[in-house]
Amino acid sequence: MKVTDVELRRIELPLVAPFRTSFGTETTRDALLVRVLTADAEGWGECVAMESPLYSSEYVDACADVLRRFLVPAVASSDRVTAAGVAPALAPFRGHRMAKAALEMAVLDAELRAQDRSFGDALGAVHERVPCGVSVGIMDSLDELLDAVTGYVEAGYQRIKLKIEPGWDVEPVAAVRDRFGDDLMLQVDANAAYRLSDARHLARLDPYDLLLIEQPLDEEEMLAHADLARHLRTPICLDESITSARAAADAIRLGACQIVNIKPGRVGGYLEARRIHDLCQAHGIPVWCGGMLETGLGRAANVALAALPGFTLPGDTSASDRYFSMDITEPFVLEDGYLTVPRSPGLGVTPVPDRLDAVTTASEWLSW
Ligand code: NPQ
Ligand code: MG
Repeated sequence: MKVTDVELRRIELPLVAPFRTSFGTETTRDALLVRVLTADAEGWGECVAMESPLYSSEYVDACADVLRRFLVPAVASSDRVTAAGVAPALAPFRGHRMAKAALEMAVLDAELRAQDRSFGDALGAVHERVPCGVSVGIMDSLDELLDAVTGYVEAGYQRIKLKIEPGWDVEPVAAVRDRFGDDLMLQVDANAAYRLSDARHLARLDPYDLLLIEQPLDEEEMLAHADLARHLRTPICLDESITSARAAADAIRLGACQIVNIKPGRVGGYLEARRIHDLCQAHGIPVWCGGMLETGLGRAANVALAALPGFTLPGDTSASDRYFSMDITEPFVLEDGYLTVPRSPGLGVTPVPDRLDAVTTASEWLSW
């Protein structure tokens, strides 16, 4: 396959409601899409970096820059491009995993469309639909939170994840557990907002039978997570710290986590994400698919990934309308708490031209 043209397209999608986490409040999704053209197919990739480097060090403008200057030239200058060859071709450039993941995703989509194969088929999906959870932002009051959770439970979400931070942790968890009972699958995500010295405080979450606590400490604190695990009954799940299959292997061996959140963007692509799935499966570590407020493009690929056999916990693969009143593809709709894995070639979805144009803020083409 030869990549002839690459489009870097910026879009801005308004969120249905502000989404507050321990690192900030977002009201729009400013995303970067990568479109590759080959002789016989087009492929779409989505870069999950945020507008600002608050979740991790990557941010959208930096991703566009590294793609334009280094990553796209390294792939497009080759006459024989394959999806499996993208990561090796980009390996000389350190870091920038979300940017790399977006380019690999676009090449994989083009390759699979040309082969008439779906993402799910190529990745090894074994389910036709995946159970879905939802991530619930930090609110101004417990009443507001209970109203929001009620709405999601009534919509059919099978698992609730509460965003937490110091000052918004034990009380919201207690309130939700009290209102919805012991059968509700409930977990929390701190986005690195705590210190190891908060161990005794975090142990106060133990009585509420949470499925897991996600990324309580800093991304780089692998050993401290292992220490914290010895103070908590609640299983630790790592998100930000798991930047590769190697990092996952280290975390498992150290006892830094008992569960892994897999986000393809964070680890450099869907192929590395599958390697982490395989590694965790071999170690008996449950995994689930995280979310980065993806459009229908990234959502399609995530739903396909989440259909692999080791994804034994519901993911943050929510329906499109959890975040957007109008997605750029046909929306993903929750049915009985599940999303259906697309079966058409490649991602199985494509942007609706009018909707895409309506939210586009910038576009540039790179040609070979
Ligand atoms: C997480 N996601 O698991 C992330 C963090 C996150 C669904 O909780 C804009 C773009 C806002 C990406 C807010 C969920 C975001 C974002 C939070 C990612 O840690
Ligand atoms: Mg997280």
